Amino acid sequence: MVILNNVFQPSYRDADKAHIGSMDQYHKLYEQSIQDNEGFWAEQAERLHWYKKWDTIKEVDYTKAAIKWYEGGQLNVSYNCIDRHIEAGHGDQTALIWEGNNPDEDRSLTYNDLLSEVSKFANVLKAHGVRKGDRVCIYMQMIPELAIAMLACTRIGAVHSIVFGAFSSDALRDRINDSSCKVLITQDTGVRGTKQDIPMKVHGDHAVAKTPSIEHIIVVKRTGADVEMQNGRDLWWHEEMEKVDSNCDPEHMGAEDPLFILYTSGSTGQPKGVMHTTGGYLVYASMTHHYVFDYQPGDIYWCTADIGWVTGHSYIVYGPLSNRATTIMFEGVPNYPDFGRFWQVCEKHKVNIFYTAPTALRALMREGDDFVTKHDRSSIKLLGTVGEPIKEPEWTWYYNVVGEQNCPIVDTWWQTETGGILITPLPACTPLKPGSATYPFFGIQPVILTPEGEEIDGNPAEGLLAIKDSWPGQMRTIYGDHKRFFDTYFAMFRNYYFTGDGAKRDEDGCYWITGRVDDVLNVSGHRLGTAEVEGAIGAHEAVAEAAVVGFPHDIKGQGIYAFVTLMAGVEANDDILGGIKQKVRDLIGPHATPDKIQFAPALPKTRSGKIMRRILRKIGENELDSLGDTSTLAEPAVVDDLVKNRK
Ligand code: 7RM
Repeated sequence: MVILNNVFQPSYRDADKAHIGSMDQYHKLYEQSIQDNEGFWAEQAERLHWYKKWDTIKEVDYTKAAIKWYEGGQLNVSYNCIDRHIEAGHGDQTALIWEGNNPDEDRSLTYNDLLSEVSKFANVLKAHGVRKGDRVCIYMQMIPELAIAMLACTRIGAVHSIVFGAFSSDALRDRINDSSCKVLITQDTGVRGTKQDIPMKVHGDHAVAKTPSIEHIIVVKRTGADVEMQNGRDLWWHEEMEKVDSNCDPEHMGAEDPLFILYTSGSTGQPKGVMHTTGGYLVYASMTHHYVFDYQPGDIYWCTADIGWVTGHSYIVYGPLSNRATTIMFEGVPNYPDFGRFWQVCEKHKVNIFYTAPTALRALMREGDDFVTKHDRSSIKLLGTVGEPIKEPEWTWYYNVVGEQNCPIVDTWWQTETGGILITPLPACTPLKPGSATYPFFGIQPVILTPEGEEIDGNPAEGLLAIKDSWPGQMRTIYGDHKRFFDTYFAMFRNYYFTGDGAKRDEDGCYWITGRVDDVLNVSGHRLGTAEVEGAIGAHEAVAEAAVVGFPHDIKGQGIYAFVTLMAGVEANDDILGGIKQKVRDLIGPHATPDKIQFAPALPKTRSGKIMRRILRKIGENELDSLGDTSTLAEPAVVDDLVKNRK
């Protein structure tokens, strides 16, 4: 290991056989990917099996938010993730290792097993009327049937919409209705950490009471808990699987046919149905997984994310399986049964590549090094992070304690919208700087813009992060609302994709993501809109108005700070406080519960009645000396009360 000015050049065990072995090689391929962009992406697409090759590589018009890749091509995602590996003689290789919440529970599926389970479930879906293009909602915890269900959808061309298992029944209902899903797949109850009975089916029942499009609920028996099954509507997964054949021909899908919808938070109260299509997404997920994690045959790869978020879609399922990886799927949490669980699992399954979120690292580093060092981690060669900016303390701990200074850390920046990683180090070559995602991936052209949309050339630079040109993994639309797609990402700056993040570029051209510049929070790696949380708080009968901001939180990265004014004549009390929190849990989910609620007689507003969030943000961050100009406020005295009663 070499350290210079806080730049780390770690020794990497697989450096000799790495896919990209030097910065020279990186620069060469990067140049090529920009100079001959279409040639580059034509070549990269060859990593997949196509029934029919494309007519055109790329047709992109950002003035209409029109994006197409590999138009005219035909392929099937499940075929690429399963069948072709079996045809190449690898049917007995382990595809998926499932590690249960309770340490004595695990299960593994070979590629052969996966093919038969996926084909059977595809036939179950078909038997119940699911056809190409139909939407299927999946609301589950991290059990193998979740991955099987998604791959089964792709086999028949159904579009999955996975809703993270912590969302409430109301949130589930809204997502089902937005894309009118035909079938809901869930489980009886779920286990996660000390919670042994998360009422998944009950939530599903509540949601489906108001979703006219749902014809069936298919229920996996995970715990054996008693659940109500409605005759005709509800079906047991295991019973249906017995009735069908284990062969199902993969549907030939167009490259631009929808693959999945995944809801994500934006700056309005209504989540966006991010839509990805088949060909470009898979090329991009596959290729980034191959290079960023330097996946080598035989490596055991573990991404600790939940499949309910995009990281799980791209880097537990589609990227790894398309590359014939052995991928781990973990049902549990980092602190159960104790704070050493991650490392116990690494030891147990001899994990080589480990990918997690900074929030988990922050929670674990507080508990001391013993939980780490008592487990053998000699199998690990590479570490990764995603989801939020990683700061120096947790980076250094990850590097020194978990990786024993022998493992590069890839700090991967990307978004639900981007489908895969856009800015990242490559493990065998990129000099690492704690907190920097370093350089763009192949084919990606980040730019830093001024608020007026001027590109800032030269280094260093700081401003708004946008991407010039397209890449195959880019989202194609917001389901049912193409105008919102255009308005959100392409209207502000002509001919750029605007990310919603701020960034700096340093003297060496390395990118440092500074965080969201819109009203989106990142709480423990969960993306949440302040407007969504405000809407939920506002639904409480005692609340007149609410404004939500983020504040720096030791473990969560950002915490949720809510300023609430109550209806005239209502006195704040603990019942109301608890009631507001419950409202948020009911309408969104427990992960959106505010950390701090401050009752205020009034919120700071301009004379035209706009809440001045800048001031609330400063109060939330405890930066009381830099509240800025308050003279334009309708009632400047409001601020004094807010400061005095700060939580
Ligand atoms: C993959 C994912 C996207 C937002 C994004 C950023 C933040 C993600 C990093 C990061 C700094 C990183 N999708 N973000 N990765 N910030 N460094 N390596 O997280 O749609 O849920 O969130 O997350 O603000 O815009 S996401």
